[in-house]
Amino acid sequence: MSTEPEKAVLIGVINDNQDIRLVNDYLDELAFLVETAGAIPVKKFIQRLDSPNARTYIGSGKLEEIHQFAIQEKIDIVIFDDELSPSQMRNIEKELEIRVLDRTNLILDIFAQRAKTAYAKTQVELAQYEYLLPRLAGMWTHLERQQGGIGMRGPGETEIETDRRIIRTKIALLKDQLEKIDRQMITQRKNRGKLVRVSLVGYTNVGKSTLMNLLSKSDLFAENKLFATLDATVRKVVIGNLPFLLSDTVGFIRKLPHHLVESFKSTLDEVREADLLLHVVDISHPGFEEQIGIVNQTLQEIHAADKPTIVVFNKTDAYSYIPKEEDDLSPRQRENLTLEELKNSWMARNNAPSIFISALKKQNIDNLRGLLYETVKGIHVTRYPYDNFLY
Ligand SMILES: Nc1nc2c(ncn2[C@@H]2O[C@H](COP(=O)(O)OP(=O)(O)OP(=O)(O)O)[C@@H](O)[C@H]2O)c(=O)[nH]1
Ligand SMILES: [Mg+2]
Repeated sequence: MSTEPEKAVLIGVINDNQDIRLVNDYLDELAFLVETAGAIPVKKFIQRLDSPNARTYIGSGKLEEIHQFAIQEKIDIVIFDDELSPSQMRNIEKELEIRVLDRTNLILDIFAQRAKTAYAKTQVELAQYEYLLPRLAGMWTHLERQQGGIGMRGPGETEIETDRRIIRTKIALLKDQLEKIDRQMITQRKNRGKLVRVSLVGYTNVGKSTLMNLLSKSDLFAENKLFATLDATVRKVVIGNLPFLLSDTVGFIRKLPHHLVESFKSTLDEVREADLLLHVVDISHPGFEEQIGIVNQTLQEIHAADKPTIVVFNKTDAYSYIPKEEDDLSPRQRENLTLEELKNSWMARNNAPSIFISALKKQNIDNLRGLLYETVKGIHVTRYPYDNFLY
């Protein structure tokens, strides 16, 4: 095999009520995921369908078009923006004669590449096996050979059954390992004393780690790729004379695979046990409002919604808008608002405290520090009314 990056085509489906722009944004995000995984997104295919085809997800005409394109352009993989059923994946693979991935596959793959600590690796591995388990049928796997299958297979059992059993055993083992690490981490967290705990949350690539580095003067890995951060990192931060704990953790994304959320539950404990959330938003992203919705929904899934939250609008330096002509009387859209107008409309509609900053250009950071100081102090004094030695 050559070391050239693989060439990928991306496939999205929209129904009649969906905006083509929206699907384009989704596929842009998928393309970003593909780049993060190390492949080259070559072309996007979009098909309008009332409901996905049960057998091949997209229609046969479209499939043939993609097949031809893939042959001509020597495409290595096709990637669907949705999770495919095991049989759909098989059928499509048969028609296209190249590797087929769905969005979940891709995200799992990126997580696997990016996991550095044993803990993150174990969590990803668990998610991968959970994804694999219902997809074994029809896959010619030979796990039992690696395990020295003698005696493992009962009379009459199929190979798949054996593989399933091995995977179930593996899953149980991984869960066991995670539980052990969890117990250590719970003890560690208990030893942290009574400092107020603040958690950075947000969509992936919004600037959480950059902000963490700025506030805690640490040096965490931040880059313009998705899921730069997988582990939870906790730092002690002091503002004025007030110490508190700040944690940075894995970012969220649209359609985050269910198994990943499940297996990252312990990493997300940091968020669940926080006293205050800093919800970081990339205001320069055209889809930032939808991203806010997805983060809130994920917070609900991990039972961390309803916490005191400050919305931190980041990347104000990169915000751009399309000014409207004086004589253009069509209604102004969100993309026509100046940053000031956007601030005002946001604050008129929402009552959660919010602040607009640029972590990269270090703009408005003193105000953020001030807001953090007041909020953390407020939490501390309600919790320990007689303890004022900190101030
Ligand atoms: N223009 C601009 N870019 C920023 C700002 N803050 C962060 N970035 C960039 O955004 C990219 C992502 O930053 P990270 O800090 O890694 O984002 P994250 O939210 O931790 O991302 P994940 O860990 O991948 O979820 C990097 O290329 C940063 O340099 C900002 O205020 N303005
Ligand atoms: Mg990060």
